[in-house]
Amino acid sequence: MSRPETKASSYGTESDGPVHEGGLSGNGRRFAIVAARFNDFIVEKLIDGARAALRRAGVALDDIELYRCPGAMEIPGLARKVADTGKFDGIICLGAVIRGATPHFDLVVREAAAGVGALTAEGKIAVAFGVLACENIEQAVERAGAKAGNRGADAAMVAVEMADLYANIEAQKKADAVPVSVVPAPTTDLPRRKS
Ligand code: INI
Repeated sequence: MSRPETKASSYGTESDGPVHEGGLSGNGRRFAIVAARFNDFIVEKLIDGARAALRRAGVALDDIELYRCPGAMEIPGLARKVADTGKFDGIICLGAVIRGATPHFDLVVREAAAGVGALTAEGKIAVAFGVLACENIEQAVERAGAKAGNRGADAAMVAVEMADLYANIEAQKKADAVPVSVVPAPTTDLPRRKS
């Protein structure tokens, strides 16, 4: 059985033994952005941030596809449909839920997070959750490219890293698979019974 490479972790030394973590290149990989239209003046900034981060990570323009849905509540269902196409290595879920404008803020946030979380936990495809849950518009603006960075870009890099890690794990699994040798069935040389 081949063994994973032993390398230094970002947090330790070689004595930690094998460390498995994804790299930050998305070269040759395909990503879907699943984004809500609600609060689009914020979400469009998250999409821009995610696209720019993916491009910086080496993802080709044609390998980034955008799927839109009405609100954050619809993100889990759409993300699941997109995952089921089998076309992508990663999905970046983007939306903005703002408490001031949302009487059912908690419900929308909870359902979006739980639904995307369930898809993430299946471990079949890299999924990143970039849905903002903010008290007010100012907070949302801050997280959409102003002083608190861009959560769309952050989510894109999570998807790139996890897609790489999943691909590495799959490659290792294939390398470790013991080829099944075909054992010939024993020949029966027993004398035929005379009838
Ligand atoms: N959807 C959002 O993405 N953000 C919000 O802030 C929001 N508000 O304010 O309610 C919102 N609601 C819509 C919701 O996501 C669904 O689209 C709707 O309930 C229909 O299913």
